[in-house]
Amino acid sequence: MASKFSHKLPEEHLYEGILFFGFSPPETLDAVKDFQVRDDDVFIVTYPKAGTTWLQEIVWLIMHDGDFLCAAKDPVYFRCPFLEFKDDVLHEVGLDLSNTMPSPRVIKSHLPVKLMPRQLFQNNKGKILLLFRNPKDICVSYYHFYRSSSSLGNFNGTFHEFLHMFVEGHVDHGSWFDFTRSWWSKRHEANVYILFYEDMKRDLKQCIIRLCEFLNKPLSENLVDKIVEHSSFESMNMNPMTNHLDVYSINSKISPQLRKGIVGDWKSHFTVGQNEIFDKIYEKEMGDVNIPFLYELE
Ligand code: PPS
Repeated sequence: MASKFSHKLPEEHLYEGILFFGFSPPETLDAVKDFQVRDDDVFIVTYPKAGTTWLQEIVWLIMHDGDFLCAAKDPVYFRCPFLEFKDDVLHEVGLDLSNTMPSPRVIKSHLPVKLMPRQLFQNNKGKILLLFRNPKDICVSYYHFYRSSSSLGNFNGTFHEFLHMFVEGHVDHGSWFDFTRSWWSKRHEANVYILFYEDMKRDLKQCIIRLCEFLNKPLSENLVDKIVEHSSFESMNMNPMTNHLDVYSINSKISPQLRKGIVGDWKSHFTVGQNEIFDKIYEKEMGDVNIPFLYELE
């Protein structure tokens, strides 16, 4: 059946009913399910645009005892591989890189529960950090990323069109609602820890201290302070290892990976009508799943 949306992702395909771009081909998604998890692995699991890169940089530094020298030599996307991503230009960014990497590994994924490595939920192997962000800001961030990224087909439609694609799950990695419900149901698992982007914006130091406790990596206050400073939006934006200015598929002149980094940018994109429609769809999709998202900071 022809899609009602005219935008096409490069080599898009449906995998178990979820839309993916060509950089997550079916054979990669098959192989991810059989990925060999190590006990000391840390998975950063997010829906796209939830602040993944921010958490990757922080967690990599925590797990490597604040090795800023090493972090200054290797882009974050090589230090923390994107599990389900296969790129013939960059090579070795997903499964291959993860498989050959020494421990402790910090691995990024945007997959819903049902597509994750099976071993993660067998004997609670590895740790899972779930980072959530309010869906209105995610939608706005994703819209700009869809415009700037050739991997996503350089979307040139309106925000209104994108909003429809987003709420219907017609975007790479599928529905935010399905992803979020699937992971929220895992929140009580012993190896799962939840963070919110908005809390990181409010009090990053406190979030890092708690993260260190969960990861069993006690760091000195001095080191925590250094990580806080290193991972501010301004620092990461200036840092060639984190700002993605070198990524061939992202046209930063259209919109950079580190775009604004604020809470509440949705207010400058959503009309009152779009906001009402979104709220109704949210209520219908999420029902009694009660997640305390913050849509603005005081
Ligand atoms: S991706 O491509 O899905 O991995 O993108 P992701 O990294 O998840 O999300 C990109 C958004 O995260 C913001 N970001 C930050 N915010 C605050 N502080 C820091 N240090 C930081 N680093 C990245 C980035 O700006 C994107 O959000 P928007 O709203 O588009 O600015």
